[in-house]
Amino acid sequence: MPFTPRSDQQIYRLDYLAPTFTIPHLELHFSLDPEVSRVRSQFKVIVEESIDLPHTIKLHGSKMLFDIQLKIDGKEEDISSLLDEAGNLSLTLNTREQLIEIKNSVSPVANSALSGLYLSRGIICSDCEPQGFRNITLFPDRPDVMTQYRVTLEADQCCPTLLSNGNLVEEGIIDESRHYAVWEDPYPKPTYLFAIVAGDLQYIEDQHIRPDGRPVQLRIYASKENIGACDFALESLKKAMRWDEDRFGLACDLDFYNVVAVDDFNSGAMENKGLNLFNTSCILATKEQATDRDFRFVEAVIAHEYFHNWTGNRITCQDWFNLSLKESLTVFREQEFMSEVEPGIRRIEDVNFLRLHQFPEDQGPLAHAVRPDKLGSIENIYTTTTYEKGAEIIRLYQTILGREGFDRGFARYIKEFDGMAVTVDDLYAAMKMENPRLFENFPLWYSQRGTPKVQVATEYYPDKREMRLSLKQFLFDPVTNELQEPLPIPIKYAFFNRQGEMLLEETYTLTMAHQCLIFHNIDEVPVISLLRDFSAPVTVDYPQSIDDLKILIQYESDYFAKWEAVQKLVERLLFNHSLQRQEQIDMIGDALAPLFQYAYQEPGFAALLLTLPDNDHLFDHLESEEILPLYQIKREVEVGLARRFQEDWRALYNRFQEDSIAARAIKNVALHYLSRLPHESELAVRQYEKADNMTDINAALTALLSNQNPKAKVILESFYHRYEGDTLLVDRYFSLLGRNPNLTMDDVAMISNHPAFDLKNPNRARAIVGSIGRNRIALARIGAPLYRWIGAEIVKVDKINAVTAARLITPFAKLSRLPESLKEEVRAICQEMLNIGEISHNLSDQLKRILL
Ligand code: 0A1
Ligand code: ZN
Repeated sequence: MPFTPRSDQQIYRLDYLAPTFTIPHLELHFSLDPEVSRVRSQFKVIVEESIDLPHTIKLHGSKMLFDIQLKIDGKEEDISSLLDEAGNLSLTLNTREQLIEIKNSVSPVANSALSGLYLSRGIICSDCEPQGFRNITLFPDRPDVMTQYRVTLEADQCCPTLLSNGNLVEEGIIDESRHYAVWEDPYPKPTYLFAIVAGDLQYIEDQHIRPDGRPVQLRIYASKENIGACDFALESLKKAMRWDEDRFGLACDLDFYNVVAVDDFNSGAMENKGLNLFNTSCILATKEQATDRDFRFVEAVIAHEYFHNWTGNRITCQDWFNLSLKESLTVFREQEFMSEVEPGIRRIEDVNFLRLHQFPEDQGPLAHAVRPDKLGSIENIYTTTTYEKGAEIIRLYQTILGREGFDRGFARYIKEFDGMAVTVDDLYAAMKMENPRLFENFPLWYSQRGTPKVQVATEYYPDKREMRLSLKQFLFDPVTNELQEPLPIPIKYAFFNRQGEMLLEETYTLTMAHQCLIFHNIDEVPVISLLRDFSAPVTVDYPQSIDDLKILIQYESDYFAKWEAVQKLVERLLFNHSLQRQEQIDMIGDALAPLFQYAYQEPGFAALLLTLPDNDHLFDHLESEEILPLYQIKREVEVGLARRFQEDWRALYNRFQEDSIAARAIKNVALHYLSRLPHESELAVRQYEKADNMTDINAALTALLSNQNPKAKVILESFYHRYEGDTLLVDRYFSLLGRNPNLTMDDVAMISNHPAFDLKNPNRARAIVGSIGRNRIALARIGAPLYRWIGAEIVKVDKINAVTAARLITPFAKLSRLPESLKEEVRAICQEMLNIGEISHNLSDQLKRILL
């Protein structure tokens, strides 16, 4: 069978074997109860003609199944001898077609891993990606086995809503207490897309009319408390459906499209066929509860799950090594959708996210290829590499082939592989069929891990009026340090003269380790803007003068390149230790000065331009002991900029009081700077008190905490008491506490003893442990005690929910950057975690890679 673990507990991509059988139909019956739910399944296995009989196949199961009974062709079998340690069943088939009947029980209330069938605040629901179906019943739980489902749900009448994938074909009353519903999904699907929900839910609804005039009924279900916050999500869904028709000619293939919001969910949301499940954190949005960024996030996740219907559900992955096939295409489609409005700003946000999260991952011990060859745990590749770097690779196709070539390749992919389970090679093949000139080495982007570096050097020959650009690429494996093969890297660039006029703009695709470009008729040394629009997921090493950067800040028309010039300039000056503080302030101030007027024309973009580089970005270049001094320098520079531009910040703050996203963005940047000045400390307090939206409240609280305003803690407590009953806002309260740069171990003790402290709900665990783990300033200041606390909490989470625990490990992945003595202590903490006998496979896989 495929994926049999070898002794090193790893699974290997090339061990893949295609299924030797088909299961066209599956009849599932659930008698639902939170304590013990009974499952009955019935299906025919048809062994392929080419396979000799008798033939043994594997039905995946798990320790969560009990009271199991098995019948083959109506004959009761003794199950005990057929089950392995993990709970999988080896089934020997003597004839080509056999009828399998299985009965088993599961306990939703006991399922704290939230994979399979579980209970979330009284709602019985399921989550099956990637391998949760085996926690429900015995079946080939692999994405390349596709089956048509007919599902009967039977539950108490206090659970009036009964949902599964597809169409409701029958419903009725069984007796005084029980009722039932039957759902049929016409589309064959793999197990990971199966879903059921049973609970006391309310819904809002609307419809979408497809290009051929047929309607799709859209519903969002949520608890009574949450249903009032789902309207924005419903609007977003309609927008996404229309966009996919317009941009890719893809219409919805379902007559009913249901979405359900639940409080306890491992990921953000799940694209189950016709029955998406959403973490409430990714769907609820009212301006009182959600920030502008949250609204954008909800719109993006709603679109993402919908787009999966084609890129994921109709065409799925052959195996989990190819997870990025569906995720990268879907993230790319989501990004394109979100970029319909303000494309430049969205691109900057996407790149910033990639560089803050994926770049460090790709350069540390948890780095993996977008399509890895070997895996310790499948759940551990749900990473920014699989998602966001994968999406950049799809964008590379588009940049290299042009929009038309890309669209043709994508349409070919849909046409060739609809209804199949395929790989990233198949996507490449479709692109190549339509675009024969596509580089042969393009697939290396999928197999080589690490962030490529492009080193650029220039030479100008005034006598020949010639400019030479030397481009070298390097890609070192982040774990073995070996130099890997050159990749196709498209570099968009432009030349400007010193008056800011653009002289040329082009795209050149680097394919070899070293290439040289020669430009003729160049009258003076031009200012070069490289990697415009972030045309490839690489770092560029090009020593550019401060004067050149200032020209780009003022005259670049490419949003990303303009923003990048600010980032680089500030970074260069912050790291320049030969400058006095006041010199740093003056030079950064001089570069930012022209942007204040611009803020009145494009406030949303100016808000990004006027924000100094993210701490995490700056810290990423640093050893741990350099973090606090740099943090101090950045603060002092911000104080200096606040002082120098005090009038301008004030003017912006007063001018942009209106109710719009861009206005709030620039106003809150002004608040950020002004709050650095002691005599402006009341501004954030006043904003907090009079704000009618969460964006302004959040900005005010962040400013109060980061400047150690004496009222900060009292106000934060008032925030907690005001929103005590709102789960997501209590999560926000914990995140604010955890992100506080001034966090102390006393605060940590307070958090640990807080009545709302809870590690069972993944959102709460992430809000508490995740936000403290990302607090690089507190980690640098407190050191080992904080690492020890995080480690201990991760182990507690691991006992409850291994998938969530393994994702909280990132602070430990920066081990190599710690000062020697701390490194030893933190290593010891990791080792202790690993030595705990009961630790999950997910967590131990991460820890082993970190300790390697
Ligand atoms: N496929 C979903 C998200 C998801 C992430 C992780 C999972 O298990 C470890 C399961 C699902 C999406 O991309 O939206
Ligand atoms: Zn996805």
